[in-house]
Amino acid sequence: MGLLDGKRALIVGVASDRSIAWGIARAMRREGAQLAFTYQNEKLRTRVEGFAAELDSAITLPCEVTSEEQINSVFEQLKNHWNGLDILVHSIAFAPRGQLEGTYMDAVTREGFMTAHEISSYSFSALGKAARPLMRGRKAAMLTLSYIGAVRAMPNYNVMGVAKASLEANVRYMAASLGPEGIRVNAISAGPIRTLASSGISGMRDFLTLVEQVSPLRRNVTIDEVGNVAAFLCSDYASAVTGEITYVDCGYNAIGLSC
Ligand code: NAD
Ligand code: 0WE
Repeated sequence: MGLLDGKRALIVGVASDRSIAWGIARAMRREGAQLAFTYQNEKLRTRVEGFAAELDSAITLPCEVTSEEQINSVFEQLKNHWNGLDILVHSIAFAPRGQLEGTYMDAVTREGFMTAHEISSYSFSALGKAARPLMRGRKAAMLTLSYIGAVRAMPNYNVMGVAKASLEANVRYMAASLGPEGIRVNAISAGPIRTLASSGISGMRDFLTLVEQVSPLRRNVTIDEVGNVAAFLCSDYASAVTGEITYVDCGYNAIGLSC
């Protein structure tokens, strides 16, 4: 008996075996869900097909979220495999590299701001809108990934923090809008994790070390721990939880100065 027996989940955002989306997919599969995956571009296609196969899935679809056409096509094609969808996992973010270094006021540009917001926040609304018809009449759930930079100014995170604040507000508005249809919408705010998206970011190592030194649990979080909370939030055990941002960060958000 798994938490997600009989549920069907679409996972958006697997790029490597370190991806948070991969930790979520593994936990959801373990709890009995059937999975489908999207990949951003042809470069990632065979890799994602391999990951899908590892979790008994043969459904992999292209989805570059700046393309309205590709977003719609994902759900058109999903209909050929499944008669409904229970879970949507959105685990993507992007800002142009130059936005993530220096002070916010030096780095931010109109273009960088627009791109970060489009890919990191609007894409959740866009995927949610497209998923909605398939979720009608089911106890469905949508989930996205945020970071504490949404609510505190953090060095170098810059416009990504502003975009994550938008994403968190998006969670509340989507929850209010979709709640009457029985669809829940939540986010996990994860602590720093070494992934493709965080590799090569200046100060990442310092962030990881800081959390190890000052967080209540004195360590960093793993993608499997994020996956476990994701599985719970998208399960019927969380049937009264919606519009919520859940921290999975070894308690880092709860402290001021380390004791
Ligand atoms: P990752 O690089 O493994 O995943 C990022 C994904 O975003 C990739 O699969 C990539 O293909 C996808 N993506 C980027 N632009 C896209 C586009 N235009 N269209 C479609 N897909 C696109 O990194 P990750 O760390 O697993 O990131 C996943 C999520 O977790 C992001 O929202 C990130 O902000 C969030 N997060 C990460 C951390 C961390 O420290 N790694 C902490 C908290 C939250
Ligand atoms: O959300 C993120 C990272 C998202 C991200 C990563 C990249 C790297 C490659 C968005 N856009 C890009 N653009 C690229 O060109 N995290 C929570 C991880 C992260 O990113 C940071 C962090 C942490 C933690 C950036 C600066 C400081 C800390």
